[in-house]
Amino acid sequence: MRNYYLRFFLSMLALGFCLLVGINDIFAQAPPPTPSNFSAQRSSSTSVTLSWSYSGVSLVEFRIWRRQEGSGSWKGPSRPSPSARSYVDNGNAYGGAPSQEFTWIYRIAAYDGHYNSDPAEVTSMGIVTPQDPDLVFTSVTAPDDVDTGEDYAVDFTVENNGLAETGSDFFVYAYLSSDNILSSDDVRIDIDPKRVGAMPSNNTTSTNIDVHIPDWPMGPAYIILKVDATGVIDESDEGNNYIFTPVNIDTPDIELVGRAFTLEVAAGGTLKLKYDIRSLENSKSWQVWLG
Ligand SMILES: [Ca+2]
Ligand SMILES: [Ca+2]
Ligand SMILES: [Ca+2]
Repeated sequence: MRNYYLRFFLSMLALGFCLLVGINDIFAQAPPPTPSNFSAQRSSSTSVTLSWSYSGVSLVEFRIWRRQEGSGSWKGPSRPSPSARSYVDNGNAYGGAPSQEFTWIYRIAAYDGHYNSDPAEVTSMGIVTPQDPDLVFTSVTAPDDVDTGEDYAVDFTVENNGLAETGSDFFVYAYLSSDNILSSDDVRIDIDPKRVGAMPSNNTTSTNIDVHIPDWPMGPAYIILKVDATGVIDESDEGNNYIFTPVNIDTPDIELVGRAFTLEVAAGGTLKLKYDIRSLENSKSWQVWLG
C-alpha cells in the first residue's frame, strides 16, 4: 500500500513537472511585445529620424524595415541595439537615402532571439515641391558692336521651366552695365519694356526688345536683360531672372561735309561757324555751331 502512495506521489510530481515545463514552453514561444509610439521625423533632405518606446522583456535587437510608398518591397532591416529608442535613417541600411520627394513607410519589430514582435508602422510623408512657374532666359543675342546714340533690337528667348503657368503677362527690361552683374549704377536702355504673354509650364517665347545706346565710355560693356522685371509673377526661383551679352561700345564715325561759313559779325560781336556733320555708318547728319 505504501508503495502505491509513493508511486502516486511520484506520478503527480512528474505530471506537475511536465505541466510546468509545458507552460514554460508556451511562454517561451510567445513573441515579445510590439514597440509603441513609433514615430518618424524628417531630420534633413536626405535623412529621417525614427523613435519609439519599449519596456518589458529583454531583447537581442530591434529590427526596422523601410519601403517607398508605391513600390512593394521592404528593404533592410537595420538592427538598432536593445537599448536604442531612436534611429537615423540616412540610407546606409537600405541602399539609398530617404529623399524628401517620396513618402517612406517604416516597420519596426522587437526581436528576442527567437521571435519578432508584431510590427508597428509609421509613414514619413514626402515634401511636395511648390507648384510655381519659373522664368529663365535661354538665349540673348545683340550686335557685337553698338554705337552710342543708336537703336538696336536685342533678341532673346525666355522659358517657363517651372511646374505651373505664369498666369499673367510679364515684362522684360534691358540695362547697360560696365560688368555682367545688374547693379544700381546700371542704366535702363529699353525704349519700351517688352511685354511677354502668359506662358504655360515648359513653354518658350522668342522675341526681341528695342534698346537705345546712351552716352557711354567706349569699349567693352554688357547688355543685361531682366525677366519679370516688375515682379508680378511668383516663381520658384527669382534669382535666375537675368541674362547678359557682351557688346563693344563705339561712337559713330563722322565726316565733315559742310563748309564753314561766316555769319555777319558786328564790331565787338561774336564769330559763329556752322558745320554739317554726317555719320559714315548711316544717313544721319547734324549741324553744329561753333563759337
Ligand atoms: Ca525665375
Ligand atoms: Ca553692373
Ligand atoms: Ca518673379
